[in-house]
Order: sequence, then C-alpha cells, then structure tokens
Amino acid sequence: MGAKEDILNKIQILITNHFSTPEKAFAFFDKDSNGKLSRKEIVNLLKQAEISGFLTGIVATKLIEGYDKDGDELIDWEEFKIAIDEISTT
Ligand SMILES: [Ca+2]
Ligand SMILES: [Ca+2]
Repeated sequence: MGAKEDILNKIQILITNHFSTPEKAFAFFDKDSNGKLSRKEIVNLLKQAEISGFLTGIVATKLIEGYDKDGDELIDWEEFKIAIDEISTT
C-alpha cells in the first residue's frame, strides 16, 4: 500500500467512524466556519486521523497541492468532495 493510499484510507476511516456524513466532517474541521479548510485545519484533521505527527505538515501540503483546484491554498467543500469521492471509489 502506497503512502498516499494509506493516508487517504485513514482519513476515510476517521470520517466513517466519527461522522454520519462527509459534510459533517468538513464542517467539524472547518473551525472558523469560512467554508474552507486551511492548512492548519487540515493538519488538525490529519492528527485526528492518527497520521504520525511528523508527517502531518508535509501531508497537508501535498493534499492542498493535489486537491486545491482554484489555487487559493484552501480546500473548499467542492474540492474536499473530490478527494472523498476519489477515496471511496478506489
Ligand atoms: Ca476554515
Ligand atoms: Ca481551493
């Protein structure tokens, strides 16, 4: 299992175990409720997903690089949904 799949898998487990819908997970981790996940909010999500502390910074950067389609360095709901869809179909 590749590192990326492993991480996406952990995020998937976190969401399915703790939230009834991905929307609720997104809203929970969007601490300032601006409708977008910042790097800091994503780091918090990764910590909750039990991703090793020393990896969270780099993983957050990679996730933003991979899923931030409009280039604002934030993950909005549409972008988050793409990530979730990718997880659940692989
Ligand atoms: Ca936010
Ligand atoms: Ca974005």
